[in-house]
Amino acid sequence: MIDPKAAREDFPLLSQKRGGKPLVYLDSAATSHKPAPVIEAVASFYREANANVHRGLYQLSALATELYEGARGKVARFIGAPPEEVVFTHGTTEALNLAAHSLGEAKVGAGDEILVTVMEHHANLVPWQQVARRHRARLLAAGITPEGELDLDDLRAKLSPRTKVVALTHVSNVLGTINPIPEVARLAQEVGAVVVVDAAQSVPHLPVDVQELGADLVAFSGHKMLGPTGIGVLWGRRELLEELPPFLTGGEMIREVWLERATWNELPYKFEAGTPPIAQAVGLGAAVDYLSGVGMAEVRAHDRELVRLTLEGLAARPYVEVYGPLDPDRRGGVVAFNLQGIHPHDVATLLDEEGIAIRAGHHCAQPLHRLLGVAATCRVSFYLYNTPEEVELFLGALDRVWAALRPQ
Ligand code: 7TS
Repeated sequence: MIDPKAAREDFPLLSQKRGGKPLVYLDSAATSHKPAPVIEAVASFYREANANVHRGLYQLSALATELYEGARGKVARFIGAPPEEVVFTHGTTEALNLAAHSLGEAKVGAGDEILVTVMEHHANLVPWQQVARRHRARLLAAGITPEGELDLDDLRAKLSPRTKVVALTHVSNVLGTINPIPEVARLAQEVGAVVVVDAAQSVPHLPVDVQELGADLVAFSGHKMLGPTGIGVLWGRRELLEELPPFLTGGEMIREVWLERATWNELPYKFEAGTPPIAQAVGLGAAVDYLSGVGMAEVRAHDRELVRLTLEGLAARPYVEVYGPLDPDRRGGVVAFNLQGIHPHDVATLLDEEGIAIRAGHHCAQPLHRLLGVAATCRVSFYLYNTPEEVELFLGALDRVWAALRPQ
């Protein structure tokens, strides 16, 4: 069992007071805070090991390279993959753009289809719109059930031999829904489609083994899993990565260059053009060490318990509408909701006055919000440093917001 009060000691920012009130940070789905070992790993890299990687023949560069590649090894072990299948990017968004660009080039032609879902973050939707436009393919979207779960019948009905790519989120950043990726992967692979998973909200919060997931490409960000910003990962099956053309081109990713052409480096460097985010990768390695030390099953159990308390508290307030599945077993660490007749921005602003940080807006999922019939929602999201007392503080504050703003 995680003791969040003890865990908080590791997170310097969380002892901050806001207007004399302790900070209640309920926005880890946007970005997580960083524990001291991560901050120290980044700082000590710059203090003691800073150099560019894979180029210098001097000792400092060898040390930087060792630390950078060491971080890759840690991330690879964390998700159950060999290191050469782990491509460092600058974040989920870049990883998904890489996947879309390179799959588009290699696999998508006129009349082909790409299948996404209506619950995608824009990062896993807009790149596919661009690919569809560029290669004159059709973009389809599987719907959701009234409970806010993926409609598997609709997904099945929209799969066909023309489907080249199925791209979907593992955990919705709004509904919280955990999608059944192994089942979707099986269905997609039956029609020969490549499966791309947006794991931005799952790798930080659930035990994820890419072999068990059964997908072909998996993207996630360091900053949502206690690591620095500016670092992300695209994991891919080796044979697929070998087959795909590069996304960004330039230094590092080449083997030989002539004036009129070039050949590509081996995996994973073929996909890492230019100077990579080195200190950030080292920081991510430290974050992975920290999460492994806690145990991802423990992280999951802790999130689940806070989500259970939140759902229970919100259900007891008739003025609240909750979006997504009501069973905490079927969702990750986020809960989106609205107060009847009150704009989410007003809710977030009043909560902020009490030192409670939540997010309000469309959470980069406008098509989903349109489907839900709202322009915006409030969202709380949790991590290992949040406590049941914070959930209680939030619920109590919500009653005060309602009392202050309720429509007459
Ligand atoms: N996919 C999902 C499911 C996400 O939740 C996010 C970020 C991204 C992709 C993009 O990740 P990035 O690191 O490249 O920005 N989601 C959120 C959020 O829910 N609130 O702020 C950022």
